[in-house]
Amino acid sequence: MWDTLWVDANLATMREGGAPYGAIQRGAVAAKDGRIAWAGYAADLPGHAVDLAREVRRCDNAWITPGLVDCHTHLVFGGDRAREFEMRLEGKSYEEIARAGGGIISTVAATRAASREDLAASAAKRLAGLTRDGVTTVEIKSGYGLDLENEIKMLEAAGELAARGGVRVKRTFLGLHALPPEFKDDRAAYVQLTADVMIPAIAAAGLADAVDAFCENIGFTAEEVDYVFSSAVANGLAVKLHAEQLSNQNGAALAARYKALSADHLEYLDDAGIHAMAQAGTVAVLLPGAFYFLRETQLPPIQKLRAAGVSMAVASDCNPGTSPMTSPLAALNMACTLFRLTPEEALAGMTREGARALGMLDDAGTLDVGNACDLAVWDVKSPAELCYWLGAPLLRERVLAGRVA
Ligand code: DI6
Ligand code: FE
Repeated sequence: MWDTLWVDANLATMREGGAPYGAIQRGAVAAKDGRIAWAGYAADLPGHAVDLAREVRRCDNAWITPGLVDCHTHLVFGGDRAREFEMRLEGKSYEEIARAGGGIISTVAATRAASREDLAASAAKRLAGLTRDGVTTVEIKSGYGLDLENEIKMLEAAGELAARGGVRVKRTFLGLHALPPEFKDDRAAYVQLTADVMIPAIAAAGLADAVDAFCENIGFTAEEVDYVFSSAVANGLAVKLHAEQLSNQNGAALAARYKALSADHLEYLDDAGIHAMAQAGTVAVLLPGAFYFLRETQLPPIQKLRAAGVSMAVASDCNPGTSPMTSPLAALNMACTLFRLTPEEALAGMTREGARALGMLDDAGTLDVGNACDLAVWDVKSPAELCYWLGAPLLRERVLAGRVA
């Protein structure tokens, strides 16, 4: 006997290789003990629905997808950057503002001043935007504390969101996000602190699954990232990288050398980086919200990534500076309109490929038996509608570990 069975539904299983979207029309999904126990054509069910499960949920021909996986966010932070938004509209660039001590560093000040409870409370509001769009797994980065105490505070706030239930959270330590003001005359000391003190402490406390860095002319050099990545690996953490967002720093190739889960942004990625990512199986995480918000004109090399067989994920990059966007479905729309992904690629990017980018493909991202039963049930007539509407309330029901959340 299954716990719950969803019927009168169409499934976008997002399995690779079969029909577009891995579609199964007139399908059914069953949950047992929080996992997918069955998924297929309703006609193949081994009996009458009511005899098979304790609860049968009829879906009026809705589409069911895997719960969305937003694999790159900076959801936890203090304050906001609306004033900086105004400055940019007056003609200042993101880099100019950062070099003048604004940008990320202004969020660091606000984050340091906030309590863990404040941070969890403000992040919970943004998280509500994500879950309203069907997100069941979210990655959350630190990187606005930039010292051990405040980085831990951020990671604990992210942990608190997970503890409240309703969403799975993967946490990433982003020590090399910006140089904190107290180290402005000693970069090497901050890089050392990150690699030799913060990573071992955070890994030992089980506060993060991965380490990320901002490899950029206003961030950190490939050499500095290399040093921090070796500590991550030595401490048993996965790595990923903000690479080639504003300029080409050969970050993606470095990430690939470490078998990184993902390299993210990638507007300035070159052929050597693409090749290295393809060889290493590193996922390209596309962040159209930041591209849009910065009014970037250099597109990530989508066609070349496709041709090289690099997996492409799509994420919101929700953050106060470059992507103050709490709608993953809006990111799907932007991935299609701005980056010319097909709706199927975009949706795969926020399900299967998002899960791959978090190293969770065994558990999430497709409607495969044995995966966690995390579902999004949508009032749409085709999966493409999820990428087509902008701001429409499409979610009918969200399911986490087999329970309607
Ligand atoms: N790249 C980004 O787009 C965000 N972080 C990063 O490394 C921006 C973060 C911010 O401006 O607060
Ligand atoms: Fe980011």
